[in-house]
Order: sequence, then C-alpha cells, then structure tokens
Amino acid sequence: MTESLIETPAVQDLLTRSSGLERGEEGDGRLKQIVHRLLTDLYRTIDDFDIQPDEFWAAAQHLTALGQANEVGLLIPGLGLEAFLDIRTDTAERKAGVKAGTPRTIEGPLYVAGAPLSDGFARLDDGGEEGKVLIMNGQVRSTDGRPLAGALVDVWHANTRGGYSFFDPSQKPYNLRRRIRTDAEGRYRFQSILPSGYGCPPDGPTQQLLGRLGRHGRRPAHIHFFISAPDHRRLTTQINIDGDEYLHDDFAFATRDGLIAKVASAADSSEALITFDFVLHPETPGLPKAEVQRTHAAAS
Ligand code: MBD
Ligand code: FE
Repeated sequence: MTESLIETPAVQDLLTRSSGLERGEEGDGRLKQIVHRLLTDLYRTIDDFDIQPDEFWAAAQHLTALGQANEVGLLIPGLGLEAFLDIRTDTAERKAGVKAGTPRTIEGPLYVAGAPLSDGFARLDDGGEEGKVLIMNGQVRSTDGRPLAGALVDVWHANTRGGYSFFDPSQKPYNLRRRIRTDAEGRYRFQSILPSGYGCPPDGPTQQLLGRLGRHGRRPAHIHFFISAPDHRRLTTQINIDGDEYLHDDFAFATRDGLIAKVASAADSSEALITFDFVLHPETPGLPKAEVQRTHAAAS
C-alpha cells in the first residue's frame, strides 16, 4: 500500500503552517483547528478525485461569482446546510428536554429587518399585487396552552412571481413584510395575497450548480415567520402551502410535518383562508440558544 500524499511530511507541513497551528498562542485556536480540518478534507478530496488545476480554478471562479451575485445565502440552503443546522439545534433541544412547540425551519436569505409594526392586524400587500386575496389568522400560545398576548409575529413572503420586496426592486419597500403584535387573546390576523413558489435566478451561479447536480432550484409556495414573546424561545419557521407541486420537493429542504398549511376557500368567496397557530417553548436556563445572529438587510 502506498502512503497517501496527504500523509507526507511536505503536505502535513503545508496544512499545519497554512492553518496557523505552528504560530503558538497567536490568533484564534478554535479557528485554527477548524481551518486545519477543512483544508485537510479539501486537499484529500482534490487528491482522491484527482481534481485537475483547470477544474480547481473553475470552482474558484464559481465561488467568486456566487459572492458577486449575492447568492451565498441561496446556495447554503440549496446544499442542505441550513436544514442541517436546524437538525443540530433540534437534536440539542430534544436532549435538553424541549419536545413541544411549533417546529422550526430555515430562515432563508430574504428577510429584511424593520418592517412596519401594528397591533392585531395588518395588510401586507400594497394593493398593487395581482393574486388571490389571502386572509391568515391564528393564535400564539405557550406550550402549556396559555395565549401569549403581545407576542411579535414578523411575517414575510413572495408575490405571485416569486419575488420578495427589497431584493425585487420593482416592489415597494416592505411590500409583503409586516410585524404584528398579538392581541389580548394572543391572536394575530393579516390580509395579503396568496404567494407563489420561488425559483432561483435562472442564470445565477446557484442555479448553474444545481443544474449540474441534476437538480431544480424551486421552492413550494410558503410564508416565513419569526415569532417571539417575552420569556419564550424565539421561533424561526415557515408554513408551506398544501397542494403545491414542490411541497415535498423543496430545493431548500424546509418543508416539515407540522408546517403544512391547508388553504380553505369559502364557497361564496374568492378569498383564500389559512388558520395557523404558533406554539412557543418557555425559555429556561441551560437550553441551546434559539435566537440566531445573522446579518440582515434593512430597507430605508
Ligand atoms: C426563498 O424564498 C427561501 O425561503 C429560501 C430558503 C431560499 C430561497 C428563496
Ligand atoms: Fe422564502
């Protein structure tokens, strides 16, 4: 058996020095260990697959294009990494005894902070959107069944072309984005339009990679939420709309049991109706962190 190229002194030395591990106390020790592992795995992948320099530089160019197109946050869910982070948080919670409450699912890349705030009810669309009128309502409760008055429902979704305001400059600022405080019974209600599914930009680097993996870049119609209330764990979630052809074929892997919303339609009405309650778990010392720090855009 020949020795792996990775195990040779020259390559081991390169890995140690490039990750700063021989620099003693200088720098960040945890980061050094992580970079060392990532580089070892990458060097090994290059060697095991006999990746040629042309292929390597094509990949480097792809990463450059991904950043330039502001699609890093789009490829991450596409590769299942954002769902994997959720699986890890779910697992840590289960171990710590957190078992009840509405399931979390990924935030995705299209949240904008600072949407208009109102009490009890909001209209999300600016009146200029086509699409079926959607009335959605529900209650925010604690896991013991107690309604949570004054909880914050931060909601955002796409229009019927799959576009999100701010990222789609044809929409007005904060279109289809609102923050609603629940009333004394923990209830929220909003009027909007029923969104369509999302598709990755067809000419972008994310879709280009997905295409080469034989995959599509489509999401089912969905509505995003951050739900928060004092002394409770913040919930990042979405509802995915029942009946969508991509419901169980989401490129971002966000559909979960417990997050599929049925749309009701009154026989005498052209409006779509969704009722969905959110259940938050009380915050208790020792639980894994629920709130995720992440840089967000803010419309001005
Ligand atoms: C979206 O609307 C979305 O929610 C995710 C996760 C990725 C791309 C677009
Ligand atoms: Fe989305």
